[in-house]
Formats: sequence, structure tokens, C-alpha cells
Amino acid sequence: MTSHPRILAPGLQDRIMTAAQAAALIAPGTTIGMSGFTGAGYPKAVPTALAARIEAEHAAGHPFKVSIWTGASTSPELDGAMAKVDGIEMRLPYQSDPTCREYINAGRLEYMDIHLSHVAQHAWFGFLGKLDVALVEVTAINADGSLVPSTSVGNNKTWLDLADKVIIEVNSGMDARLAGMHDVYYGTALPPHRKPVPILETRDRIGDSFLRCDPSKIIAIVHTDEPDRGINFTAPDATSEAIAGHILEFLAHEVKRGRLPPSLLPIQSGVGNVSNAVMAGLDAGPFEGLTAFTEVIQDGMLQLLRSGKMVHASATALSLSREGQKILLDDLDYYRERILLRTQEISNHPEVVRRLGIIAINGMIEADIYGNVNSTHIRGSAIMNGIGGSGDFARNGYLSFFVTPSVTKDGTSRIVPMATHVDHTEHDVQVLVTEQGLADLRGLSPKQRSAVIIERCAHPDLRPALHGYVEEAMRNPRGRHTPHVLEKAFTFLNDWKA
Ligand code: 0RQ
Repeated sequence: MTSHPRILAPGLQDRIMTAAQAAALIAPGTTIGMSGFTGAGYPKAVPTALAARIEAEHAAGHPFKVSIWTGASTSPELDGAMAKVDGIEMRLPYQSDPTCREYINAGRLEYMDIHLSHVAQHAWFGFLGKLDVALVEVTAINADGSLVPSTSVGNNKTWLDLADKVIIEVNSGMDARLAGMHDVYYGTALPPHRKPVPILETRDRIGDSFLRCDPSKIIAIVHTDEPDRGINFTAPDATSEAIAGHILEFLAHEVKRGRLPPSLLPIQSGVGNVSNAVMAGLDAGPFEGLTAFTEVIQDGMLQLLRSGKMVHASATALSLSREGQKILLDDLDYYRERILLRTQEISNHPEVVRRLGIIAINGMIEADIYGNVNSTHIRGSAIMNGIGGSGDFARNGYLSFFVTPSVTKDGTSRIVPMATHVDHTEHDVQVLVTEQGLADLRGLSPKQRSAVIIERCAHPDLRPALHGYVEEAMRNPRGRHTPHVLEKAFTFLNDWKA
């Protein structure tokens, strides 16, 4: 018999230990694949213990850094704590922690920002180097040694398969009834042996409910009971409501024109307040039988499922506020029927995104007048978060929206002559939306796009300057396809304010 009700597999009792003891098993220079996706399902105890150990080692004059791979963003106790002690050598593939961001931008840790659907395959291809340790939060260990995932699946399957050693955090704060909400696909292979991913509808189950793990690789099991950190949402403001309104009007128009079915197509929605405002708009709107094929399920989507407007949602993480967590748990049996949490290589799979015809809606930092989008870097240099899954969905979806307020807090335009960094090229961006309006870029040439983007999306105070830029650029007789005045392309950011 085991002494822990959530650890049912025999023979693992001797591996139960404290977080500090588990952290002591990690050597300097280790590459660790951790669980965690948008503040959900990240390890709660060992990273903090590891940060404390690293701090002590540094104080004793011993260099100590590790590399951290995850699903996506985690929490201050992981990214923040590890960055603060200068404990990270390389971080990938996505983060949104203020301390981690500050340290990356100060050049104190390396950060590799990659498409979320690429991470697992790049690890399997050997492109990222060797993975030493997997550190994964689970809800329970079953009698046969399989693992019940918690609130995110992310890259956990890949980390557990590839790492030499495994550290498990068993979180008994996670509701045991989460079991059955997950779909872990074991059918991926390496080229040239790949087969089609057999998802034809968002609700299709193609894998196992549990993660497999070779018990002989488990070097430590740590007990925790903390909930996920809980995401803070503010009530939608006038700007996000206006953006959501433009999108909903456009979708209704597309249905009327026969370019979308009345239940739309599966929705992918980025994180944040605009996204929640879009969900609220859909909840109040005319569309029925909606589905989602997305990365994260936020509070707004939970409400759509509850009201019955949305019938099913596929994602890789439950990224909820504390209130959203309670709503989910109060009615977990209902939601388990309607939600599937998949590995992120499948939740974001380009093949499936293309097949299902996703409507992708993502935030941005700025767009230029030709439709190139910067999602990641302020003024081309300082990272904000990362590209996340936006590229997986934008390039391969049926319709790709990018949304932003028209100006920053200090009145600088977010519609600029030339994007200072490009994550999504003009070829992957079909609809731009600000609170001012919506620019439908489908079927337009660069010059035509610039006219529509400036008129529909730019702040009215800044439109004359942007038009003036294009007019000046048009004076170059040999550069009239995508007209630019390179010496002035970036001075706009300093010279013009709304
Ligand atoms: O700063 O936080 O100090 O207030 O950037 O910008 O406008 O508040 O918008 O929270 O929706 O984030 C692109 C970052 C937008 C996000 C981005 C400053 C601004 C503010 C945040 P403060 P907003 P949002 C699925 C899809 C990439 C990943 C993605 C993102 C802060 O949507 O990370 O899409 N996207 N994933 O003031 C100066 C500018 C600025 C600027 C913004 N032009 N100049 N400051 N800011 N633009 C999810 C996953 O993949 C996991």
C-alpha cells in the first residue's frame, strides 16, 4: 500500500520527498522540461526550492544556471523566482512574467521565442539539444503508473518521453474529476513516417486520457496542494467592447454573404481582455452551435459553454481567474463533456488548423500600413511575451484577425508606416481591427491595403500623417508596389501623437 491517496502505483513510495530534496537532485547546467501553459498546470514547489538553492550556491560563489523549457507562460513562482536569482541560462518557448521579461531585456538570460506547435517536434528532431529532466505537475499517479494531467497538457508528453529523469509534483489541490478531460496523442512520428492527425471535428478524441511515464525514470515525487495562480481579468472597457463589436458585425456579414456557416467555424482566441470581450459579445449574439479549437480556455469561453452557445472546445490549458476556477469545479461533469485538453503540438497543429478552418483572433503590439504585424517586440527590440500560438493559427486558419487599440497609453500610433519587428507577414493577416474600425485586407494589393488600414484602423488624429507618408513614398517612381521612405519609416513613432 502507498501512503499517499493520489499515488496509486506500487513501488514509488521511496521516491516521495520534499521540494528542497528534489531540487537538490538537479545539477548546474541541467535542461529541464517543465509543465505549465498560460498560468495553468505549472509545478508549484520545486522551481521555488530550486531558485532558493541557486541563490545559496551563488552566495557561496558557485555558478549555477539551468535551462527551462515549458509549454508556455507559467507563474511568478517559476519564471519570476528563477529569473530573479539569475538562475536561467536559456528559456523557451513563451513567457509573460514581468521579472523574467525585465531580465531578458537586460540581457541577463537568453530567450528563444518559437511557435508553440513547433516546440515538441523541434525537441524530437534534436534541434534544441538534450533534455535532462522533466518536471511535471499531475493530478494523480494511477495504479498502472500512468499520470492524470492537471489543468494543462502542453508539452508534458514530450518532456516525459525525452528526459532521462522525471520529477513529478502530485497536486492534490487539483480536482480528481479532471481525469478524462485530456486527450494525449501518441501517434506523432518523425518524418518520413508521419501519418495524418485524425481530427475531423473539434470534439474528436484521438489519444489516451493519461500521460505515460516509465516509472524507472522517476527520481522524485513531491506533494503539493496549491491551486493555479488565477488570471486577473478586468471588465471589458469601451475600447475592447468596440473591437469586439467590429468583429461580431464582420462575422455576421460573412454569414450573410455565405462565406461562413451560421455556427461559424471553430474559433481560436488569444489571451486577454479583448478576447474575453469577444467571447462576451458572442454570448450575447445570434450565433448558435459554436465550437473552439484554441490553446487556452478563459472565463469568457467557459461562459459560452455554460450558456450553450458553444457546444465544444478543444484547447491545451484552462487559464481561468479564481472565479472561473470555481465555476469550472462547481460543474465539472458538465464541462468535462464539452472540453478536451490536448498536447500543444495537436491543439495548435497547422494541419488540423487548416483542415478545420479556424477563425483566429489574436492581439498585437503594432501593425504597419501594409498589414505586417508585430506581436512581440516594443520598438523592435524589447520583448513583451512571445509569438505563442498566434502564428500557428494565423498562417493556417480560414480567417486571421489581429486586434489592438489604435494608440498606446501615451498616444503613439499602433498603426505605423513600417513594423519595427515582424511576426506575421502581410501574407498571414487578413483582418485588422482597432476600436476605430475594421480593415478587411482580403484580395487587396499593398497600396490598397494601406488606404483601408489608415482610414479604418488608425486614430483620426494620425491619419493625415500616415497618408502623407504614403504620398511622399509614392514619389519614388520605382518603388510604388510597397511604397516606403526608409529614412522616415520609424521617426513617426517619436514625432506623432494622438
Ligand atoms: O503595457 O502591460 O504596461 O499596460 O504592451 O498591451 O495593448 O494592453 O494588450 O494585453 O492584449 O497584449 C500583443 C502583448 C497584446 C499580446 C500582446 C504595451 C501596452 C501594455 C500589453 P502594460 P495591450 P494585450 C494565444 C496567442 C502574442 C502571443 C499571442 C501577446 C502591454 O496579445 O503577447 O498572440 N500576443 N498568443 O502598453 C509601446 C506599443 C505597444 C506597447 C503594446 N506599440 N508601444 N507599448 N504595448 N503595444 C496565447 C498564447 O500563445 C499563450
